[in-house]
Amino acid sequence: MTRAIAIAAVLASASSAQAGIMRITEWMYSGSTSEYIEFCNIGVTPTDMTGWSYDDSTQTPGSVDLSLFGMVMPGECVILAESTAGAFNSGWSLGGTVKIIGGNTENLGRNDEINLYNYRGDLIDRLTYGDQTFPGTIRTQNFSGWVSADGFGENDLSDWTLSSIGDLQGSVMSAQGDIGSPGRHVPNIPEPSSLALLGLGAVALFRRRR
Ligand SMILES: [Ca+2]
Ligand SMILES: [Ca+2]
Ligand SMILES: [Ca+2]
Repeated sequence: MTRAIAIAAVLASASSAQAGIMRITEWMYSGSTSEYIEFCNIGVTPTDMTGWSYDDSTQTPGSVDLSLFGMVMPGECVILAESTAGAFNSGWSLGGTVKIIGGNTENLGRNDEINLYNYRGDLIDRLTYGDQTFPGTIRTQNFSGWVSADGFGENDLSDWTLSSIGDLQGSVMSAQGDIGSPGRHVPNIPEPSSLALLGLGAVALFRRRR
């Protein structure tokens, strides 16, 4: 690689690290409160979601309008739910602090797909899942799944963990008995296999350092 190209590559990676980056960070395909999907801005600048959209396995940009999320700040997480926004907010005791779009009609099944599109209809993130389609992977019924840092935007189910109360995402139980962490995401959790290698002591150290 020539020096000029090397510098250009470094600049390109630096600028992409600066942009707002929306990712699928949690999902529950079936819940007593509601099925839901969480999208978080893991970048360092705001993302304007005006004109953005969601679809399930039919993969059609524009299917479900996400414009109501508006400007999403770095670190902010937003929710698309099947229930009304009000029912979701009260079921999870969110106190009105999380942007929720309710009434999603492109619903998630046990084996399905989550697609996030920007205002141009470009695919921004995708998660194809299903414990029957992909045996041995998590089934997010009444327990959501969350992605570790290694898995952002990779569509790789090995980077996803089933939620449990008090886990690394600080998951809680909804009023209706579902377990998850809708509306917030701890972004820098290594994937499950590296956590297992590190052992619990290292996890405790990791949490203290945060
Ligand atoms: Ca579906
Ligand atoms: Ca469902
Ligand atoms: Ca979450």
